[in-house]
Amino acid sequence: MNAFIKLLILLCSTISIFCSTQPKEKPDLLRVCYYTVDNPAPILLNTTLCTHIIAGFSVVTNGVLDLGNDYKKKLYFQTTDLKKNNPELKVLLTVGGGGSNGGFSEALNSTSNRTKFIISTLATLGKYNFDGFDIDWEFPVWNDGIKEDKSNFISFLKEFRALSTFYAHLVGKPPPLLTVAVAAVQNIITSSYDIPGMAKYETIA
Ligand SMILES: *[C@@H]1O[C@H](CO)[C@@H](O)[C@H](O)[C@H]1NC(C)=O
Ligand SMILES: *[C@@H]1O[C@H](CO)[C@@H](O)[C@H](O)[C@H]1NC(C)=O
Ligand SMILES: CC(=O)N[C@H]1CO[C@H](CO)[C@@H](O)[C@@H]1O
Repeated sequence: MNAFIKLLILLCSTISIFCSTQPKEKPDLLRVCYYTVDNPAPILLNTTLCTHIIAGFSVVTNGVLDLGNDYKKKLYFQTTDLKKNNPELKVLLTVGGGGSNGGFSEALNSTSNRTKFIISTLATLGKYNFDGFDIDWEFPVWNDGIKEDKSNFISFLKEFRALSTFYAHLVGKPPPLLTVAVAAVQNIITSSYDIPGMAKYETIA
């Protein structure tokens, strides 16, 4: 793993690692903004302030991705609609968030569970016109997590990448970006993340 990636991971309480299967034209600066769709309303956002909006927060319910009620679903549509004002803008969907351990460990604990979760995610990304997916699991192995979370998380990234690339070719779209929000606290990094494993499935866009 090169020093640049290492540095980025250390800075990662605020930065996401970009993972794309195709080299993209890079903007000079990535301004990645987390955004909770409830407030302020999407139509109030200035669409040129951020290069990437990471909209959330969705949750994992019974092993599948869950955007919430109809009101929130409408807000997600309005958020991806912002791309009409700024075609350069990328809008990603995030799952999890602060204190949201719920559902990840079970959803990622077997190949069949991961496939189910990934398929539900790809269907949502497509339907809502998102450009990518961000996973903000705070944190693998932490609290009620099991030690297998650490390797299951890597399996998830690998399988998401494989399935999403395949699916994208099928529907003739670019593969979704995949980003991960991680902790900056050393003991969480040590217990929760296989950093070389993560880096293997990611490239910096
Ligand atoms: C949006 O932000 C840009 C960059 O700061 C600024 O130039 C522009 O005036 C803002 N647009 C609106 C409508 O506030
Ligand atoms: C798969 O997910 C279900 C809940 O959706 C859970 O009951 C089951 O234990 C999970 N499988 C594994 C191996 O954890
Ligand atoms: C494949 C895998 O990681 N299985 C684990 C699922 O979770 C249980 C504990 O809840 C572990 O014992 C398994 O090893």
